[in-house]
Order: sequence, then C-alpha cells, then structure tokens
Amino acid sequence: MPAYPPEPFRIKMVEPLRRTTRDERERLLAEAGYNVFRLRSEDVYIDLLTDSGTGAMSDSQWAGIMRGDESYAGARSFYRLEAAIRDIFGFQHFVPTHQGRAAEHILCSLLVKPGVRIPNNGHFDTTGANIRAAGGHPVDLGIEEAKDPANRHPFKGNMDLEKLARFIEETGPERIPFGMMTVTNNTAGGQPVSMANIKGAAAIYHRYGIPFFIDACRYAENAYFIKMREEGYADKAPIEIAREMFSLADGCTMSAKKDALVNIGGFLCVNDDDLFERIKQMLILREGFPTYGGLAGRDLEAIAIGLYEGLDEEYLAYRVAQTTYLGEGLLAAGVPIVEPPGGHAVYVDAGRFLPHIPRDQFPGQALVIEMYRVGGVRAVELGSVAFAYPDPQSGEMVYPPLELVRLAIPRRMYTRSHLDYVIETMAEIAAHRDAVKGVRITRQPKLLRHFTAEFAIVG
Ligand code: P61
Repeated sequence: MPAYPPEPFRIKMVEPLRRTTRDERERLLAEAGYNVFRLRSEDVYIDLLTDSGTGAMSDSQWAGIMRGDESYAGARSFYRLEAAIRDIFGFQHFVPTHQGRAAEHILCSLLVKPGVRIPNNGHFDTTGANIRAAGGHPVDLGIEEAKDPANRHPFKGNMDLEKLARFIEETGPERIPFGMMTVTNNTAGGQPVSMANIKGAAAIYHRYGIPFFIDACRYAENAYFIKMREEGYADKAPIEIAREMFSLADGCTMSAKKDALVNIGGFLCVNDDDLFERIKQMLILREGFPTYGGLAGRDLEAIAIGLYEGLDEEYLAYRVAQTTYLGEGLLAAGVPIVEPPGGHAVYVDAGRFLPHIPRDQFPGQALVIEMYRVGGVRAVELGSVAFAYPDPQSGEMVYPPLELVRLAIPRRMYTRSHLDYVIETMAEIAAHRDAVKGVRITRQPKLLRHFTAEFAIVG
C-alpha cells in the first residue's frame, strides 16, 4: 500500500453520517429513476459524487466568513480577494462569479460566435456546453497516451501540441477567438499538465495571435504534480509554480469550489483592458456589481484565505496521497482504473470492469448504481451518459474514448477508514461483477443530461 501521510489538521466539528439498509437503498434508487444525482445526500454514506464545493473549510476561513464585508460596492473583502488573486495569478483584471460556469458563460457569450471552434486539452462538460450554447464547437486535443488507461504517463493531461498546430492551420486562426488548457485535465482522469506543455501551447496560440485562457480550477494540484514530476521544479514552492503557469496565459476561468477550498464561488481573470470592460457590463447584467459578482462578501473572504491554504505544500502532499491510496487500493482489489490516479479523483474504467455491458447500455451508469446499492457510496458517471452525443450531420452517436466512473475525494473531509470502506465496497462488487446489469435511458434533457436523466435496468 502507498504511504498515507497523517492529516495535516485535526477535526474541530463533525457531521453525523447515516447508514441505510440495502432494502432501503434499493427503494431509494428506484424512486430516483436510477440517477444518483436525484438521491438525497442524507441517504448517501460516502459521497464521492464530486470534489466541487464539498470540502471542509478551515477555522481561518470560518473566521473570515464572520469578517466578510457585505457592502454592495467596494467591499473590503473584494480588495482582500483582489490582492490574493494578483499575488497568485498575476492577471491585470478579475471579476468574481458565483461559480466556474458563470465565468465560462461570460467569456463565451462575449467571444464565441456561431461556427467558431475552441481547442482545449480536454473541455469539461460545462465549458463544452457553454461553447455549444453560444454556437461554437469545443474541440479536445489531448495526447494519445490519455486514451490508454494503463499508460502511466506522468503528464497524461497534456495537450497534443502537434495536433494543436495542425488544428489551427486547418481551422484558420480567425475562427478561433481563444484557446484553452484545463489544469488538471478532469475529463482525462484528473491528470496533470506539465509546465513544458503549457509553455508549448501558449507559444503556439500566441504565434497565431490567439488569446490563451487556462481553466484553472485544480491549478494547485497541477502545480504540486509539476513539483513532484517535472525536472527543475523540485525545489520550487507550489505558489511559485502557479505564478509561472499563469504568467504564460492571457486570462483564466476559475471554479473556486475546488482548489480555493470553498463551498461556492469562482472568478474570471483577463489582461485585456477592452475585454475587461465588456466583461464588467455582462457581469452587472448576469451576476452582480463587479466588486461582488454573484457572491456574498463573506464568500470572497473565504476564497482569499482558501487560495493560500490550497497551495500549502503539506496539504497538497496529503491530498494527492489520499487519491493515490484509493487508486492503488482499487487496483489491488481487481478494479481497473485510469492509471496513475489523478489529483482529485480516481476514475474507474467501467468499460473494462463490466465488459459484458455494451456501451449503449451504459456500463458506467450501471456501476454507479451498483456502488450505491452495495455500499451507499455515490460516484458519478463520466462516460457515455455524460459525454456521448449524436453527430450533428450523420445523427450517429459519437462516444467518448472511455466509459469512466469517477470517485472524487472532497477536500479535507474523509479519513483513511472511509477510503478503506470504499475499497471494500468495490471489492465486493468485483466478486459478483458478471451479474451487474446495464441500463437504458427513459427520460433525458437536451444539454448536460447526466444531471437529470432517468434510467431503467435492462433485462
Ligand atoms: C466536477 F457532474 N467540475 O468535476 P463549476 N472546469 C472544470 C470543472 O471540473 C468544473 C468546471 C469547470 C465539477 C462540478 C460538476 O456535469 C457536472 O463551479 C475542469 O461547477 O461551475 C466543474 O465549475 C465548472 C460536476 C460540473 C458535474 C458539471 O465535479
């Protein structure tokens, strides 16, 4: 088993968890239309649905909540956050937003016109959906190694730089209003991107005059991986690595619900003065006045503190070790995962784990249902339910490379014994996996269907 460093904190407040019986869970699943997003959280024992906004805040952050300045304009908490963002991210301008997708929405509504294409190493679903909603096409250009779950490439989240250059030549830079890079690459398994790769992508974008935006939500975990895995960074602090990453870009979108260790919040940064003026107008229309942008003053305060806590090296070492512990534990229990384990989550390769279930019966969703049924553990499908879509021309289904189920670890929340329980649950499923049945969709919306779709068990 890999090393599991003791938690660099102690517990000051507890939240009771309720165990349910298997019969209860069977009934709750049926009532939820076999979609675990529709379960009540109090019916979930270990909730690995997401690491987004689910972590525990520190005593300093809670103290910050009390100090929050709720003035409509010019709040002290805004200036505190501005100082933190300038120190770490270094961009000229920023606006707070209520979460990451609001930053994406503002950026896309200003820059994406029908027919444009936006490259990325891997768009997350909200980013892709915001680009599509504005009439553009998101394009993923991750490296080939990311398609092989057993490949232990140290920077499996990287962009394929040759593909990027070719893509720009073929598309024409005039049809690419901006380019992106997501750190860490969530869709590829929470895998990091190397500094060399970010530098390479920035150079290509800038050669063609294309503004470069980083989707920054797990930037601190990415910085830690660079420190551990990339030559020349071992002696640098994560904050220095982060500063270098952002110095290469023209702006970023950020969901503070991840590496800023808060329950809600986000921001959008840019260097361009004109674009910033337009962003402010759109922000006022959609989110709020530029010094609070859809958040309370206390939220801004908690983000300002959380940004630094999220970059703390001891915290990051513990954080990444937790994910590694869960990932290696699952492998030892005979559960195939995307290797190596990512920063915020372990991604189970449900296609390989349940090979008897065809893709159109959603092996990932089948596994998510079984995890809840057996152990009261909630995970999220990130396979064909989340990502498959009919080709606009031929109408044929376009499937994502892998059928994945993500076990995301909320920050500073679960202990090692919770993770052991998850490993035991998965080992139990492994013992009867041939009996797990596929599902079909009985109801679905047009966009982001995995949130609300309903399912029925096949056979
Ligand atoms: C997550 F099932 N992620 O991973 P917002 N970029 C990236 C993200 O990972 C991300 C956002 C932008 C979530 C929450 C989530 O279908 C889902 O603050 C790389 O959530 O708006 C969010 O940030 C958006 C889970 C989002 C989902 C959409 O769990």
